[in-house]
Amino acid sequence: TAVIDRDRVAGCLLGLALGDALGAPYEGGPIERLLWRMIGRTSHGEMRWTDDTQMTLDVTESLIAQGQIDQDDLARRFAASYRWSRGYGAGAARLLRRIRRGQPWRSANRAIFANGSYGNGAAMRSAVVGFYAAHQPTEFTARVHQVAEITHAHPLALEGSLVVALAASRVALGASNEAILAALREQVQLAPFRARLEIAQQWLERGAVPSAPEIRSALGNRVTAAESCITALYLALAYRERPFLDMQQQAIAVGGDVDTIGAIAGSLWGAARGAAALPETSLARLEACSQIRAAADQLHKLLAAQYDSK
Ligand code: F2R
Ligand code: MG
Ligand code: MG
Ligand code: MG
Repeated sequence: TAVIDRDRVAGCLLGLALGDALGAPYEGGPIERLLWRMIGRTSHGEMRWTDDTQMTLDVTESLIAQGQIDQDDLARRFAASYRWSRGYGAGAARLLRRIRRGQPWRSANRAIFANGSYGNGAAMRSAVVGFYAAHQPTEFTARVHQVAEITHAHPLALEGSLVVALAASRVALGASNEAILAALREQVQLAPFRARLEIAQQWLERGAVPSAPEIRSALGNRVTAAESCITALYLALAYRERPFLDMQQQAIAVGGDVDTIGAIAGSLWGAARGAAALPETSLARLEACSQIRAAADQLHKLLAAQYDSK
């Protein structure tokens, strides 16, 4: 495996933050939307991003600081970064507050839901984990699951994180849509993902993008991993050669968990096309854009060092 380009690492992180921030006003019901109209801007008038980007930055900063996956460090960072105003999932919010109060993540991650959460909160932060694990092919799944299980112990959430990590690492190394789908068919085991992967593949082979209601009913648009990850993957691959904002429009039309579907699709699109291809006028209005770029550059340095030491 080669080293992932610097511009593609930045594209992944910035594409994720942009998809998140552009989608956030459309997530949830009337109450959540009204709330976001009040808190969705920074004091400088920039578009705020949500938990999806915060947790991705936590993972990135932990990898940079530790040089490896350190689950206890990750748990501390997730808990320290938690703010109600970032729109975390209800279970995730309770779990992170438990860790902050001192409960070990190994028990907190089953304290809210007995089998762990099957929300998409692990998948949404997994693209950068895919970059890190790309150089360790035999341990790829184990590494991705280590980052996911801190908050999402349920097999469906772990599987969603694998889908996103694998797709991100492959697309960033220039793999074709066909090659990405073949890799996913080989690795993805669980039926709710396999069935949706098959539909996505048929649509990609056919070429034309279905209507938003068709995408919603066949692939899903909810906060669960099984009903959002393949939707985001499909959008990223279908719009790979088209403008980012066209993909974003379709994510908004699909509706439901728009910030997260937009974040995952945005991370994959950005990993494929690089930061230079992202819409500049939108980036100029994005919260903490230069902090995200700096984190991406540091992550790229870690990936390059990892590659050199192999
Ligand atoms: N949660 C939001 N936005 C709030 C608006 C959503 C709206 N009201 C709606 O429900 O459509 N955004 C952020 O949350 C998602 C990521 O969530 P995460 O981190 O996975 O959180 P959580 O709480 O663990 O899971 C989400 C919900 O899924 C249900 N659930 C999960 N596991 C379950 C289980 N084992 N048994 C039963 N239910 C389970 C619960 O309802 C959880 O609260 C992203 O969209 C992010 O943007
Ligand atoms: Mg969110
Ligand atoms: Mg932090
Ligand atoms: Mg969401």
